[in-house]
Amino acid sequence: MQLSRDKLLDAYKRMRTIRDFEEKVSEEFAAGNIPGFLHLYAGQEACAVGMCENLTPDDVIGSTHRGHGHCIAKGCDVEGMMHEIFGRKSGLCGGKGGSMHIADLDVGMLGANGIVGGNPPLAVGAALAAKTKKNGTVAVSFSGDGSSNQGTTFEAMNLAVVLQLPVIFVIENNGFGEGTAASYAIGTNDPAARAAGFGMPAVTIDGTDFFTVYETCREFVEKARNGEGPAAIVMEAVRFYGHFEGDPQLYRGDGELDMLRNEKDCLKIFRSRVTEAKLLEHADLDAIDQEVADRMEKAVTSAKAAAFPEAPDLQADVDVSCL
Ligand SMILES: Cc1ncc(C[n+]2csc(CCOP(=O)(O)OP(=O)(O)O)c2C)c(N)n1
Repeated sequence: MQLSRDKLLDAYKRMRTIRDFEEKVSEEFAAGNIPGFLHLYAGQEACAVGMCENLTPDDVIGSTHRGHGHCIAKGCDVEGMMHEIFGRKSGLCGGKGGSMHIADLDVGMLGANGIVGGNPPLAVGAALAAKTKKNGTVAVSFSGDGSSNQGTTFEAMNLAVVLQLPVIFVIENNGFGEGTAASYAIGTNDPAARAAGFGMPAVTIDGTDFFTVYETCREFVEKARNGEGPAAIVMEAVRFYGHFEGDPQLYRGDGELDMLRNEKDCLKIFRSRVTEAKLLEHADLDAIDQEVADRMEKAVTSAKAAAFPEAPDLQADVDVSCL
């Protein structure tokens, strides 16, 4: 299917926004300006954006510890995210969540999640709510290859099949769970076959190509929306930064990262595909690069100038009903 010019520009802008966001926070973290822990998503942009371009604002997603890209792809306010990561009161979660706990229910972002395998059951719960209310929405669970080994994922997949829920399990296989190779840690080395074992359609695709991701997700999202039940999509992806910021990545081969950045960069692949097919001009994409770079500069400047939460804020948004 031919995507409209506006859709192509929007997809590129979202992917570029994720990349620049991650590069900015990496710099700021290295300079000691960001508290806590960061897991960067750069390299995997086509996975989040290729899926979320198929979703409506009422559809929901659940994410992982590597969640910035999913948040941006689903429509979270980027400035609010930057303030959140800087721990400011004006952040999306009042500065109390930080990188691993960004959530915004208004745009269907159920939350990043520090628990590996934590979000598949949440997405299944959301899909059960959607089916019960018959509201036609779909839930998407984003996981990593490591998360795909968790028992919570298996239980979630089984229940989704038994109840025929409108949920899609996306497994972004970036080759590693922390520093352990997926080829070692996944017994079958085939997470799609394992998902298929639960009784749902499951495919493995190239997660560096936006168009492949978009088309595959479109098919399964439509089916889920039409009551045809769950599916799993394994996206072969690459991550450009370490598992966490500060990871020396000693488990990588010599020159591996340079090769990945040269040959498997989903932004470069997108640019070649759309310019060679004369769908967009280089100038269109360059203009977006500039606009996004300016926006990131401003987001960082405003985050640094914003106020931190104060002591009384500690008691806001806390459920004390069980005390
Ligand atoms: C239940 C649980 N076990 C272990 C961890 C520690 N941990 C954090 S990230 C991670 C690796 C996750 O790998 P993967 O699911 O492939 O995601 P990726 O980091 O590659 O995006 C681990 C083991 C955790 N946060 N939660």
